[in-house]
Amino acid sequence: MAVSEPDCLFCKIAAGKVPADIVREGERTLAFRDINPQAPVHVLIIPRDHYPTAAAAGAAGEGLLDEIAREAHEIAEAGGVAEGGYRLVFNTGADAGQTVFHLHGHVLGGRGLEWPPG
Ligand code: DGP
Repeated sequence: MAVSEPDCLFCKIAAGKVPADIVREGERTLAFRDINPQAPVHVLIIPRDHYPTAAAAGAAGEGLLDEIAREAHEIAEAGGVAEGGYRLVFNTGADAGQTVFHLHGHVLGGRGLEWPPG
């Protein structure tokens, strides 16, 4: 698996070549605010290395998804939405609405979230 893809937007954010509102920097991950927030708290957590989907990162067996889940909770706590509840979403594939093919977990909270999603 390539560590970085030259044309990938989120690889460029991870490399500091595209600006982002960063909320947390980990050794293997980076969290920043979504440019088009869908909730009062809407943060994206990405691995610094390039994995196109959550499935690809899971298959690599490096514990990245566990790390992202832990960080999502810490971000929700810091944003004051952990108690009320938040959603951690990995859109996987075009039919699910994935538009950026670099794994990212959406952390959404701060309003009532409907189920099922649209
Ligand atoms: P998805 O549809 O699951 O692939 O989500 C991609 C998200 O990425 C979407 O909610 C908007 C966000 N996004 C796209 N371009 C940028 C950008 O340049 N900066 C930031 N911060 N977010 C972006």
